Amino acid sequence: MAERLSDAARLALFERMLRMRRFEEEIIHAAAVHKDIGRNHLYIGHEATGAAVLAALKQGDLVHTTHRNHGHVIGRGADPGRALAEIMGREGGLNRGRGGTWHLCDRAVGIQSTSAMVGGSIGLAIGGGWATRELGTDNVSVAFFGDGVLDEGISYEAMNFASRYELPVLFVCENNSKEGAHETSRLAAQQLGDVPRALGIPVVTIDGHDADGVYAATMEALKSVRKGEPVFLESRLERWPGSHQAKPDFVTGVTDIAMAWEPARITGTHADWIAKFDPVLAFARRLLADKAADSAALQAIDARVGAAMKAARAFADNSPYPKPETALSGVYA
Ligand SMILES: Cc1ncc(C[n+]2csc(CCOP(=O)(O)OP(=O)(O)O)c2C)c(N)n1
Ligand SMILES: [Mg+2]
Repeated sequence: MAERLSDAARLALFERMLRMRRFEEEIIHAAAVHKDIGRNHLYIGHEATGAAVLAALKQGDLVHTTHRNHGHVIGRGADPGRALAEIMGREGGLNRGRGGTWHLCDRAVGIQSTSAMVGGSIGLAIGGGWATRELGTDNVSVAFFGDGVLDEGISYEAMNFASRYELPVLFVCENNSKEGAHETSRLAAQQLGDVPRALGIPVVTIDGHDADGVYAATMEALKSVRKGEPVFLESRLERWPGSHQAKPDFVTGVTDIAMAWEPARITGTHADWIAKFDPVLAFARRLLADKAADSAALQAIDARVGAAMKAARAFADNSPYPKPETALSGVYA
């Protein structure tokens, strides 16, 4: 039996997705004013995957993520003001402005590591899985990573190790390349899943835009993972058109959640992506169709999230840059 969420839990999941989306939009707004905000790999388009996987986890589970990490960090409950301040290189940031977007980390909420190295998260998650097992807990270690990671030698070693030593590791591959084309990866295998399958790890391929489906698949996978049987979730995603560029930009516009019930509002160059693949709007439509909420309830959630992001931005804007004389603090060698 697939695990189903109550209406209240589905609304909480929607809010988690919306926080991820509005956080990224706040970065785009901030980048228009603060010219020192440079490259950022935004999480737009992946929200249903990240939010639903995170909603299925328990406190104490460890999360390891990548260059495209903001959604995971915010979705796991990090303070958005301190996260934004970190991305803006400010002293009030989660890592005192030293890490920036690529090393945004908050162990207080179980975000164990982020790594800008393609393949960094998958290796570190093996250590996390080993640690939770040695500690005798039933906590799991999650590796979020992109399809590009299957190019990297470390992924073979990591999956082999998890399988051979029965580690509680959940591999979550956010595959935003075209099926078979491997846009960002250069794989000889026909399917990404051929690789973990060859190493004895079961593969579950899911529609990464479907929050309910991702949640159910994750809950099912975690039953095995908590017993020391690793699982590979391949989340198929249609890449957000804005992910092709380095500087953040509103290529699909500021998200208007009313598009979920007024499709005539969807216009512009990327109308197709918005209508078919925007996971936030898709989930809003689903909630309305299932009568889990009405449009006023969704707008009230959006207003709450908007206010939280406005406060986050004010915090980050007002946080000073670190003093130059502290540049070497935290440097150990
Ligand atoms: C070891 C390493 N090689 C190359 C890069 C440069 N690089 C940054 S993102 C990226 C593509 C990653 O693709 P994927 O893992 O599929 O993530 P996506 O950006 O598509 O979400 C590359 C090659 C890097 N950061 N680390
Ligand atoms: Mg990719």
